[in-house]
Amino acid sequence: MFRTDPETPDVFRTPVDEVFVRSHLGRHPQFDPAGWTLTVEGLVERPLRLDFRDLRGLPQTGFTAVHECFGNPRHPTVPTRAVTNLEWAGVPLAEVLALAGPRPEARHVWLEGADRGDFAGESDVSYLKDLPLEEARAEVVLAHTMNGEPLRPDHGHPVRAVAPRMFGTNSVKWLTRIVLAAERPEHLFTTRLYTRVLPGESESRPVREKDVSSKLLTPGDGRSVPAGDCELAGYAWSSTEVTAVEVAVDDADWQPAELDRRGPGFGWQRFRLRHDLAPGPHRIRCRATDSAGRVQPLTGDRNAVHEIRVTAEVSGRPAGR
Ligand SMILES: Nc1nc2c(c(=O)[nH]1)N[C@H]1C(S)=C(S)[C@@H](COP(=O)(O)O)O[C@H]1N2
Ligand SMILES: [Mo]
Repeated sequence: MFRTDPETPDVFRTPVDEVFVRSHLGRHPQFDPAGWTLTVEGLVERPLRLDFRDLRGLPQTGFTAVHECFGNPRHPTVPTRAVTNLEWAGVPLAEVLALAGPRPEARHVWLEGADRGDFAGESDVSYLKDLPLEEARAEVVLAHTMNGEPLRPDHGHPVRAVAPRMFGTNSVKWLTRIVLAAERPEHLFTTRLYTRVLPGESESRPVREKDVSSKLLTPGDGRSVPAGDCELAGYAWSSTEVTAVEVAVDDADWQPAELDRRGPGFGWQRFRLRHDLAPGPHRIRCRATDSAGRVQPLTGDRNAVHEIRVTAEVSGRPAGR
């Protein structure tokens, strides 16, 4: 069910063919858009059932956002670096909530997909996530396109939630049910898995906001490059804007890289540094800081500093041989 990650291509917008697929419950549901409906129930004035045409008739929005898998929820500190940057379009959840009218006691939005199956010792479970009502209302979009094309079956066709500041686990695919509730749901994917204790904290919290992170993409890991002037580049992202990226070659000091500003949405930011690479093998690392002052740790957590190995060669021959 957890496929091997494709290598992240070094482009601003990740092609759909390169996007990882993470589905916990095995076979995904198949929907003909004409047969899909979304119910909105629980603490609402007007319970709803919308079909795909109803959804297309509501105001639409779009944005770019980083789509990042948190990794295996049973190993919350192991980095996977399964990350992409995508353009989404769909209907703000706020539009659907305005139609349903949440009652004043409603505090949480539950989002449920149509897939069911077995995971982590539980059988016939659904994929259910929840978010605080105000956060969900402010940012969640019910997306029907990825990079301008209808969602593919693996990615939640015809409609999925997208929570653009949060880890991919919150972006429920094959969305068919929204429940407004006073409480969080006790469930495999809400309170048992996808929880973690952040460094410096003692209480465990749900996996939501993305961590500050960065990935070196040029030159690719394990590559040979000509010795001399070389561009070291990649992307950095967080739940807020990234304000600095530093690069270190071997044991030399961290050097500030040039960094693009974050665009209007939630996309990742390009960083680059030119460096004179001496012939021979090198270890290159990158480290990002965000506007909340968070810095990537050197080791020990899922967003630990990314490191690649390259060999600088003189006139096409490996150095030192
Ligand atoms: N219904 C449903 N939604 C889901 C999942 C799932 O298994 N079922 N996996 C989640 C996880 S952990 C991630 S990382 C993203 C992956 O989205 P993608 O497969 O479109 O890349 O979907 C999330 N939404
Ligand atoms: Mo994930």
